[in-house]
Amino acid sequence: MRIVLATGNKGKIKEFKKLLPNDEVIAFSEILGEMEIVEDADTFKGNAIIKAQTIFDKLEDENVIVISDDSGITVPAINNEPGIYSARYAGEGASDKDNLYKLIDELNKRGIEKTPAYYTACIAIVHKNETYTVHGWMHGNVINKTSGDQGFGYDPMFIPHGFKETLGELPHETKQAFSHRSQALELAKKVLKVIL
Ligand code: ITT
Repeated sequence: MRIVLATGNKGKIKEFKKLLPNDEVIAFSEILGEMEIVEDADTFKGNAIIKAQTIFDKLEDENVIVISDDSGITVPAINNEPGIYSARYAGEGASDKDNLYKLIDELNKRGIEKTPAYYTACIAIVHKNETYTVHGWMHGNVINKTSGDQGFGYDPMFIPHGFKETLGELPHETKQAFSHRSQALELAKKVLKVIL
């Protein structure tokens, strides 16, 4: 099937393409060009719906399948930061690296070397103007330094449960096997089976 991804994040696009090898997966920008979507909801679910619905409305084709992903990392020891603000933790327009080092700084300020953290992904599907949402989580620890350059975002400082290495060091197949995004996408595939 043909799926339009309502994301501009290159790391997510790469992962979705790998996770859906039998489908035609297109980033919205290939059809509509670059576009800024204001994500002003206060939950992952709210922001995922805003992104998918915005792209669905622009495409003006009710048969299209639009999928969005709103995700982030939550660290309970620092008041659940950055959570839904993961993409702009170091400020508006911050890069993945800026956000990564901001989280490391926040751990260092508090003298934390390692502490539990989890990733959340909410995937929204819009098809025939109906909206469906599913979630996935990945638990582990964040550390106050980076290691490896696989993945994207906060991956170089995140050690998933059951491993000694960060997602920056582990092969991408390992992350794909159980990541928040993979788990949410498994549920999204079940929804698609029912609605299509
Ligand atoms: P779109 O809204 O265009 O999808 P975005 O990067 O702004 O792109 P989000 O608002 O969902 O996306 O923010 C997600 C941030 O959370 C992202 O920028 C990463 O820093 C982080 N993140 C999410 N999933 C991640 C993953 O699998 N590995 C590392 N970091 C991740």
